[in-house]
Amino acid sequence: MSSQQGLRYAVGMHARPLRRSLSSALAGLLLGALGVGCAAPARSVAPPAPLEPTPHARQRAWQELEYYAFVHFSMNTFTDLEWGEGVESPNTFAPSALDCRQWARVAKQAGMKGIILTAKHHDGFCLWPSKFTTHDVASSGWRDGRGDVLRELSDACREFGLEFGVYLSPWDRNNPKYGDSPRYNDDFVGQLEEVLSNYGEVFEVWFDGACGEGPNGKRQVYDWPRFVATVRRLQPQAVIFSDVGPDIRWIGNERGVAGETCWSMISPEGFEPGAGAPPQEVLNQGLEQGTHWIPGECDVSIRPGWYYHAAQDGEVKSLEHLLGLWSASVGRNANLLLNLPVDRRGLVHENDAARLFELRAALDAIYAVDVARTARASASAQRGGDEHYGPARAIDADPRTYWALDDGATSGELRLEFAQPTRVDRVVVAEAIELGQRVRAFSVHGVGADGVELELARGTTLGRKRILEFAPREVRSLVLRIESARACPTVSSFEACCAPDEFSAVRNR
Ligand code: FUL
Repeated sequence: MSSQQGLRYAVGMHARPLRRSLSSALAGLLLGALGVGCAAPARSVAPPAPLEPTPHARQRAWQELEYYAFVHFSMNTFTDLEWGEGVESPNTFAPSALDCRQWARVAKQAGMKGIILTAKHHDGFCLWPSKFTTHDVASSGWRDGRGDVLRELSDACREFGLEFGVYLSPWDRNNPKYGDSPRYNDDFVGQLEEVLSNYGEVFEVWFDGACGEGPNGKRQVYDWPRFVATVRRLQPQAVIFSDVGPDIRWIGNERGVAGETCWSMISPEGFEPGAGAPPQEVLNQGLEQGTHWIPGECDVSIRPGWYYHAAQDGEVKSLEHLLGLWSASVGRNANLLLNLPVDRRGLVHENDAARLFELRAALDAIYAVDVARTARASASAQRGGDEHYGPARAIDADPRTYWALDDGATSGELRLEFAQPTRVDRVVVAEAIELGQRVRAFSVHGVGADGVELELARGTTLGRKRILEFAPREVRSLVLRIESARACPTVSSFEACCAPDEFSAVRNR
């Protein structure tokens, strides 16, 4: 909806094993930034001071996930609708072969890091037995009223080493108290408590900001501060998604496309999810002067609809489309939340699974070889002349280290020399974002065998990861030119790759 603008919010947290590794990765990043890397000798020059706002640990861990699944599966799956009215009989929910382990197996094999399920959509039907309603699985004939999709999915996610997240729509077209603000908010908080207390760790809570009129004609006023406090109390590691955070923001469209300029900052004061959200362009691009670190998440469905419709079995997005989405989300400083409309059997459809595996294989092949690793790196300058901030730090595959310039320097050049002409069609560049997002203009140049330098790409923001694609070229050297930055730039990674020929059709789109 562009009526859908505004209509969101999400909360979540990480399954134990992964979170532990994310935490230690994070600790490493922070130590690296502070100049206390275990192996590295002491630095003679202090690192750049953090440029606030900077990411919270839970946001930093979330950004490392990059790619995870949304699953829209509920009453609408059986009514062939996108928005139910809340008047459906619970018996309409009747999956014939529900298997959450199949969802998890597919997601894992596709390289996704977690699954966020529509625990309750706008029709109010709950996929878990809820004390606050009779519009739920316990009132249906599915598994004789003893079924619990949240239980099955959270167990499957743990088994497969995936994060588990929940979408909970505050808009509830079934609850008769809806519109009677404090009474309904009590029920919603009660449902949040059920979902966040009984299924282990949750990595993300997804709050949809949709706010329709109640059956009594009254407008529901959501108690967002109370909703957020409930999540923080029960799942402090979970990131909370909505149009305006507080941890992650909607990217402003449901096409899965972040702005070419994409700051991790916005200024949320005075805004709220739903109709009161900032303009979509601001959500899409962020704000260079934004007061809060609230990075973007790109949500998009692999089919036209969020829910399963048999008529859309032939409309699964093409590999080419999905590869483009990868570059426009993960490659533009955002995460990709790709929706899988689970079908009436209760399974990820074969067509969707096949496409996900094609995407995985293509991404693995395209990014398999980082030719920068074997190049010789040099730079226009390095911070305090100190090797710890030298150009080699950008190609050492260690996210804790980075090339940096002196305070006050806001432009500079990083150069890679190859032993022989090397074919490239993209670069992947990252800033040390724990020190804040800094770069506001850059360009990439290639020097061919003839010694002629050509501009290959140009952009504005970098952030956690920026992918720039261009027509394939044989180059002897590659140059990253930072043209403008909010403070001295940091570059933690500069990679260069070339898609194999089998993806050339895709590459030449
Ligand atoms: C929107 C909802 O109205 C859609 O039905 C869907 O859940 C999408 C992800 O968010 O706001």
